[in-house]
Amino acid sequence: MQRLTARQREQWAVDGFLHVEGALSADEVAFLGDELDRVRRQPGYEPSDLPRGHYGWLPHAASLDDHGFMDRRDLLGYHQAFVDLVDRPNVFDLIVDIMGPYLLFSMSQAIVRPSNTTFPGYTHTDGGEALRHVRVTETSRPIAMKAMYLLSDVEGTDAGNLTVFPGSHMRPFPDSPERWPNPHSPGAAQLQGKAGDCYLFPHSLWHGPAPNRSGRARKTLLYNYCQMFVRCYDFEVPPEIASRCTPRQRRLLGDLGHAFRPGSYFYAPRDQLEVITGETGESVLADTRPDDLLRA
Ligand SMILES: O=C(O)CCC(=O)C(=O)O
Repeated sequence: MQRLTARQREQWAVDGFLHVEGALSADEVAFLGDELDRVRRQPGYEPSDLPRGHYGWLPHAASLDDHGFMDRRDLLGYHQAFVDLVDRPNVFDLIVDIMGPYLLFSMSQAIVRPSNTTFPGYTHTDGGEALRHVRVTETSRPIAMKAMYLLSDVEGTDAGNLTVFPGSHMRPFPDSPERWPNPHSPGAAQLQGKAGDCYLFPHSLWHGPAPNRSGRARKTLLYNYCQMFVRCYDFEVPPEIASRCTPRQRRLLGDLGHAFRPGSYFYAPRDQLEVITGETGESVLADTRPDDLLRA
């Protein structure tokens, strides 16, 4: 599998994000962009008036304008292309190098940020109050991370840019209401990129969307991954989708090869390395599993 270059490894460790250029081809960008236009007219999970940011099942996105706001969760059922993106090698290889092979796919999301004069942008950490206070070291694997694919160019600033605070995944950050960071606070970096590029960043990095005054909508796909013990959130995998997945995709979607039972996800299945990386060899912990010791 592809590995991070020394420069990428350093940037991940110090800044807490990577910019992968040209992760998707122009054809894929066009296809996935058209898919989002189709998806917004279909029923699905969208922001609703449920409490604390929960998504409700709605008949379509809030706007039926292709350039209007959309925030759709749980994409895999809409097209096989969304399934295939789960372990697209040129990005997934890097994710495995960063997270290690004991990982799950945890969430999919499509966000369209329209150009307007009203949205001020915001910043946050993913994983909410919990991960905000779990700060890893430079060499630690993250607990959870995200791949954000651009489906439209982002040029200049205040163009709906993903805004990050480099290094904020490793240090306390002001999060009182009065000092809450915004996309124009000192230290904010509004990232630019081309359609097809992908940003990788851990949930504990402070980040968020800048306002979009660019005159055109910004389209993105977000794919999240977590360590196995964390478990997936935000989606269920209907058998119809599972039946179309490769063994690796099924494993990433939480299929361990047997029903969930106490002990599941504690140690990985014996074939985890082979399923995820294609390399033969058992989980490094296989020889010291309590069940093996108890049986000995
Ligand atoms: O840029 C966006 O629209 C939202 C990105 C973000 O903040 C996130 O993925 O958590």
